[in-house]
Amino acid sequence: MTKEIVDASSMNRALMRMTYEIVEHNKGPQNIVFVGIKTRGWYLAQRIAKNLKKLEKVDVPVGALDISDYRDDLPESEKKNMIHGQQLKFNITDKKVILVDDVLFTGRTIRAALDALMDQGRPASINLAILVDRGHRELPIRPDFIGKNIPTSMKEKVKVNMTETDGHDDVTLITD
Ligand code: 3GP
Ligand code: 5GP
Ligand code: MG
Repeated sequence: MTKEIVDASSMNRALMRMTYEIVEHNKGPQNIVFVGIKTRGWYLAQRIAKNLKKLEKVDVPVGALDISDYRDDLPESEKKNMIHGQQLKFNITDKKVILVDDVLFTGRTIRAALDALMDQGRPASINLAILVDRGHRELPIRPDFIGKNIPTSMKEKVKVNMTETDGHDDVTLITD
């Protein structure tokens, strides 16, 4: 069964609120860079950067991170076929990095993303922005900016749809 739990306007409002929270927390947009985890985290990072441009009239760099190489739960044979963790096109040293992803579950993806980021420089800070926190953390990782808290059972799946890849915006909960 598929049930829509966040519609397009709620999703956009949540992203706008997160943008305000990010600027407020950082006392302005100075030195902020966004790093989105592929695929949907990267699109979300671009949306937040667009909101920030509207609010503060500044262009903030947005990079994409592919953390396949850094995950601890994939067999080596599978990793070989994946795109290698690429270098961001800007330097993150001394920057306030906002790491963006669509769904936070066990926290293993974020742990891997932190490794990938640390390999690329020494940021002033790293904060985590997540559209959907579905619970079930296995590591001491928590989001700083949250779109929606959606408590799930282990069996349920959250599907984040974004116009860029899915043709429309919403979040659905899939239960079999
Ligand atoms: P992405 O949009 O971040 O690339 O439904 C598509 C999205 O959800 C993809 O992420 C896909 O990798 C991710 N996804 C859905 N269920 C799971 C899951 O249980 N584990 C992981 N690691 N990814 C999932
Ligand atoms: P974690 O590493 O925290 O277990 O999982 C987070 C990553 O896996 C995110 O990048 C997210 O895309 C994906 N993921 C895990 N569970 C789900 C889920 O239920 N729905 C979606 N869309 N993605 C998930
Ligand atoms: Mg993701």
